[in-house]
Order: sequence, then C-alpha cells, then structure tokens
Amino acid sequence: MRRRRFLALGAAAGVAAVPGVATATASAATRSPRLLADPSAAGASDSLRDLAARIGLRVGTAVIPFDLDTPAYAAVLANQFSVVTPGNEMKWQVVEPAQGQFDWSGADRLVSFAEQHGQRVRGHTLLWHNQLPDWLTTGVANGTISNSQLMDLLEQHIFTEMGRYRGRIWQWDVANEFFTDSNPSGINPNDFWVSHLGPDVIPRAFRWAHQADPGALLFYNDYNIAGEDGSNAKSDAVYQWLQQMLDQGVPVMGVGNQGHLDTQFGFSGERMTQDLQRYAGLGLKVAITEADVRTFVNNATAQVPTDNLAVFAQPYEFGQMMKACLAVPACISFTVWGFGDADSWIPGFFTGEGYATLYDVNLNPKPAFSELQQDLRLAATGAPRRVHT
Ligand code: 9MR
Repeated sequence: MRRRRFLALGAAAGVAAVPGVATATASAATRSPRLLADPSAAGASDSLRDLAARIGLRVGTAVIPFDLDTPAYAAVLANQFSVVTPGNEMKWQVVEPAQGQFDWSGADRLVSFAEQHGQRVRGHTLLWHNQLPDWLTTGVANGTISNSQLMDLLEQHIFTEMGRYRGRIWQWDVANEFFTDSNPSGINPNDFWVSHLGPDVIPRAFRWAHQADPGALLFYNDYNIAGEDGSNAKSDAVYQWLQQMLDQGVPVMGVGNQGHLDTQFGFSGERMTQDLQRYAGLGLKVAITEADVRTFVNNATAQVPTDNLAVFAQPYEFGQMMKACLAVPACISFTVWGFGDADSWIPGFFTGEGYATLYDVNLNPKPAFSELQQDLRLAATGAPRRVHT
C-alpha cells in the first residue's frame, strides 16, 4: 500500500513514464551539436562516443550541470560522450535539502541535456553513507528518527527519486561503497545504513528500486573491486555477496567498478579484466563508472605532473581500464569521473595531486584522450591487414 502511495506522489509531481531508451536514440534533428562534428560519409566520426557505438559500448562522464553554461564544455560533452552521470545532483543531500522540500533543478537539467543529445543517463546514487541530508543524519543521531522511520524514509526516497525519472535512466547505482578495504573484506558493519538497519537494507533497496523503475538496470557500485588492490580481497567479497544476492532473487543486474586510480600505486589491467569477467560470469552487466587516474602535480591550478614519467603512466592506466572493458562483452559502459582537470574532484581531495582526467585545465585533450581513442578505433575497425607485396 505504502509503495503505491509513493508511486502516486511521483505522478502527482507531474512525472509521466517516458520510455528512456527510446529518448536516448534521439532524432538527428535534436543532436545538432554532434552532427557538426560528425561529417564523415560513413556517418561515424572519430569521437569516443561514435567509435564506441560501433561495438555497442557507451562512453560516459560525470557532469556538473552548472558547467553546461560554458559552451566549450557543453560541446565536448555532447560530441564525445554518450552517457552522463550527475556527479552530485541525484544524491539525497542535493535532491531533498530540507525534509519534504525537493530540488530537482540540477538533475532535471542534466537529464534533459542528455535526451537532447542522444545520451543515456546513469543515476547516481540512492543508498550511500555519504552526502546525506543534514536533517536525516541529525534526526537519526538525536533519536527523533527511529530505525523503522529511517527504513520508511529510505523507501520513500527511492520511490520518489526513481519515480520522477522513471523510464529515463539507463543504469542506476542503487547501492554505493558498502565493503571494507581490509583483507578479508566484507560489508562494513559501521556503515551508516548497516549500523542502523543491518545488511539487509541493501537487498531491500534493490527490490524497491526494481518496483520503482522496472526498466532500469540496477547496479552495485564500488571502488577497488577489479584489480586495484594487490590481494583482490574486496573483489572476492563483493563477488561472493553478489552470488548470494542472485541466489536470493535480489534484482541486482550490474556491477560498477569506479576506477579511481593513482599512478603511485600498482594496478593490474589483467586482473581487472579477470574480475570483470568473473562478475559477468554471474550473468551481470559490468561497467567502469568513475574512471580517473591521478598523479602528483606542481599546483592545483596548472596541474602539470611533477614526474616526467607520469605523463606516460597516466594514459597507460586509462588504456588498461579501457582494454579490460573492451575484452569483456558484458562491459556496457566506460564512464570517466569528469573530463577536464579544472573540474576534477581530485585536487580538492588529494593534496598535491591532479592531472586525473582526459582534458587539461584549458579543455585541450591530453595523451589519455588519444589513448582511449586509439583503443576504441582498433576495437571498432580492427587493425588493417598487412600488405606483403
Ligand atoms: O565528485 C563528487 C564530489 O564532487 C563530492 O564532493 C564527493 C563527496 O564525497 O563525491 C564525489 O563523487 C564520489 C562518488 O559519488 C562516489 N565515488 C567516489 C566519488 C569521488 O569522491
């Protein structure tokens, strides 16, 4: 009963069910920025999105909707990418800053940009310990929100947000970052949600999400779960948990490996391939969801690497991630976490680091861009045959 009420609330907010996949293949007339950069006779340009399209892959990026006001930013976004993820604008803290008061402005803007440019949307994220609204965390801390009310609020949140965008989101990151970084790894008992509601909150969220938008691909998303840590313990734990979830009929449909790398740490592209393949072996889709590769830089403004070798290591690691995705047919999207160094979250979070994206601070493509383009070109067309005479 309660579920129906929440669905009705979504409808009352004026949100009709729109077939999202259909809108994602918008007509040529609505894709004009791309057509300007897509003049070849074959109808396929050298953009990341067009090369990837030839093998059924989508290339995405996190977006800051405010940046759409900058024409150069909007042009790169439209020309190069076929999936968008709101970096922050679908998080609970942003969409419901005061209880019962909603701000969908950033998310709406991004979804409509995507639909106008033949892009799909990755929704991010419904169940996470971070970027929760103050009214929620304060209420839980001071006891005015009980655990059972917290569960109801989560259910309502999922139905409200997914109901609003029902049919227009390709993949949803339903649950984000629940596993510990220890060896062995497991669901973090100290996580905000798990400590209050127990680990069963995660499968519950997936079941609600499936009811709220039955057409959306529902993802579990985390970092260091495909080749990034030496032990692979976190990947093992996530894999076992996914097996359990699927055995219980929980509608988990995909695994997102974030792909936040740093040139100072080891990383195995081969292991990433194996881990993605292993998830795919469970019948799941896989995706790289937040790729970036950071390194030490001179300062946060110019973001010039301090180590000469970093300009080789950075594109190499991007290329290794792309090759892992390309090798696994179930890998349906490769998303970077912002495409320009000026917009990246890295300098604000990692002292002394930056240079983490595909474009420099002036929005010029870097070697990492060429690396991905070359990988995609080879994947799309194959190497030309040798001529021996
Ligand atoms: O890019 C996001 C940044 O603007 C926020 O300040 C930050 C808050 O934690 O979250 C960033 O995005 C995160 C994503 O939602 C989940 N994986 C890690 C990302 C980087 O922190």
